[in-house]
Amino acid sequence: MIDQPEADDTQPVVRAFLGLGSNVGNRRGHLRQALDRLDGVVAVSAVYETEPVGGVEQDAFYNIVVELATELSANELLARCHDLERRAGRVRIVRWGPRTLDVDLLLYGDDQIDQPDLTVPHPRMVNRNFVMIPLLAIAPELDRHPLLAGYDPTTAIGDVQDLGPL
Ligand code: GSY
Repeated sequence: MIDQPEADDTQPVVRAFLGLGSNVGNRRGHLRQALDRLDGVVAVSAVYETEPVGGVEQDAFYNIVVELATELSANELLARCHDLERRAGRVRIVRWGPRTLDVDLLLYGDDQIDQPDLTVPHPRMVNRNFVMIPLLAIAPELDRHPLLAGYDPTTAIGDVQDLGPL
């Protein structure tokens, strides 16, 4: 009998970026706990205190961006993001409103994804300093990424202040 090659169930490792934010309770604590629960962390930005964006009057956010090397699919990673939000006790009361933890899938390799529940690159990221400033701080080469060509630092919104490492 001829040997059959064994099934190869290894997944490609994809470079992905998540944006995390918190403006309720222990903001730094929520970010730390989420980070501890993530696998495959490659880099973590500084924490930024950021002006709320979205029109709802609310407290300032703490935001970070995290780079991952992941074997999860984009949809599996999205489910992981929602799980982190749930475990932080997040309840959706007001759209764009305060939250213990928000976790957004920003980039998944060079993939462009357009599904009802998932758009990648994140559709609003290039207009938001609280995403782009920490992202480019840990991955400066992304300023030449074709999918991020819409980013203009002179028009992106929301003041941010670097508070140093998480
Ligand atoms: O989209 C993420 C949640 N969010 C944020 C945020 O994380 N930071 C700031 N500065 N404003 C925000 N508005 C919303 S909604």
